[in-house]
Amino acid sequence: MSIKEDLIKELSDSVVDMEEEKTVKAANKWVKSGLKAYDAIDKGLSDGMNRAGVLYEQEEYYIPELLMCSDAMYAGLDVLKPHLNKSEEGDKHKVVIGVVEGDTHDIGKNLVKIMMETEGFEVIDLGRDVPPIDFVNKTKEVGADIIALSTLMTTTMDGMDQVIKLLKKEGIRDRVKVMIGGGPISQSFADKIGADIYTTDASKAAKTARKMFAKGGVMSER
Ligand code: B12
Repeated sequence: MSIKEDLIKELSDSVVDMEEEKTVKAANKWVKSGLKAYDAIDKGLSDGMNRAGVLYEQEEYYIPELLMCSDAMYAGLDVLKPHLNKSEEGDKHKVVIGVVEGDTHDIGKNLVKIMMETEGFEVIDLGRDVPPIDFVNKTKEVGADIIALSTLMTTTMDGMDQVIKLLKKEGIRDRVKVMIGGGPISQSFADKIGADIYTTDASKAAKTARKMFAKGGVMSER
């Protein structure tokens, strides 16, 4: 294994093992090696959190373990974030991001936010448990180009549809791209509610949005 692969494994393992100090150490080693901070987040920390999620589903981990994993992930993020090479391409397009009403899972949303910022977007974060109208009001207030909606629960997916319906009601649906994601979301759900972009992970989300705006806001690929 190369140094890079070793460190990716170390980052991912230390998140799964709830080892905050080890995560910080691995993140510092990464920075010292001069590797791209983006990959450490995308392939290391994010992978560790996904693995922790699988262990929860297998009933090997419970809520306290999950929270310790996320503490380790955030500690690693604190080290890596200042070293992200932010894209300076073009105008700063604005993104309003949040987790839809009824849902407080925000780890994935926070990763999407970081990746979008790295791709050069200005991100306005509404947090979690956000009522549909708040997305629409904030979009109007700041003149956002994208609304990014996250949810991890089947029971709250409908909030995404509500946001799109409200945008239509306000007559601004054509001015803003709607991007959706999270565990229960699929391309067929995105098509059903008329969302513009769906991707499975944070890094793909940011890259797809960047490509879209590089092409003048016209979506050419999914
Ligand atoms: C961590 C976790 C928690 C943590 C959340 C901590 C936090 N601050 O976020 C805690 C312990 C608090 C928690 C609580 C609950 N949880 Co929970 N939780 C999870 C778990 C294990 C992992 C989620 C996670 O963080 N994954 C890691 C991140 C990195 O992945 P991610 O969120 O999927 O995000 C990635 C992609 O989806 C994508 N993405 C995400 N958002 C967006 C947005 C856009 C625009 C795009 C393009 C992409 C994108 O990019 C991200 C990064 O690559 C999942 C199971 C699972 N495997 O997903 C259950 C899960 C989501 N939880 C569940 C439940 C039921 C709950 C509770 C209701 C439990 C309870 N009885 O109290 C409460 C929620 C209360 C509420 N109303 O919100 C269920 C949901 C079931 C369902 N289908 O509706 C799940 C699926 C577990 C299960 N199988 O039962 N949970």
